[in-house]
Amino acid sequence: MAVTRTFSIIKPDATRRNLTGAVTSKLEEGGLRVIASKRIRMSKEQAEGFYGVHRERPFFSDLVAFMMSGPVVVQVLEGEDAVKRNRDIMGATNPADAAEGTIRKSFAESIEANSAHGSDSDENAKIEIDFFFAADEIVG
Ligand code: IDP
Ligand code: MG
Repeated sequence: MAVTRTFSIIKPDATRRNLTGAVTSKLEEGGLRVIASKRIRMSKEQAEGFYGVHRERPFFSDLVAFMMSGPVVVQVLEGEDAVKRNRDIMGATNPADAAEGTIRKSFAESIEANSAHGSDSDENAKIEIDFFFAADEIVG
């Protein structure tokens, strides 16, 4: 299995409850390395652009408002098979369906306020990394 990269967001419900470290620990304990990280407030343009694939979904405007409701931590993660590894560490979108020990099972408040984002393919990981990070911000 190759070492690859993925993109992660620690969402506002987690930063609000001071879980930045706890979420990051799960990523690190799962074999991922944080090679870039910054704490930001998402603009409306960023939140709408980032979740553009969900524009037609009924929850889109709530999701955009949620992602702007507090600081988030955007991260680039590196490790063996990083996209799948991160999805496994996060657990299912709905915390009610997430496996024991996953980020979402442990921390999520709801299907919307589910504490973490992770890219769903290598292709989308690259698009999402480039959306938030300049090349010289990815420092290893
Ligand atoms: P994912 O984050 O597990 O990849 P997606 O289907 O890509 O899940 O949805 C993106 C985000 O939109 C979810 O993480 C969650 O915050 C929100 N979301 C997804 N489905 C629902 C829903 O049915 N109601 C409210 N929010 C949702
Ligand atoms: Mg998704």
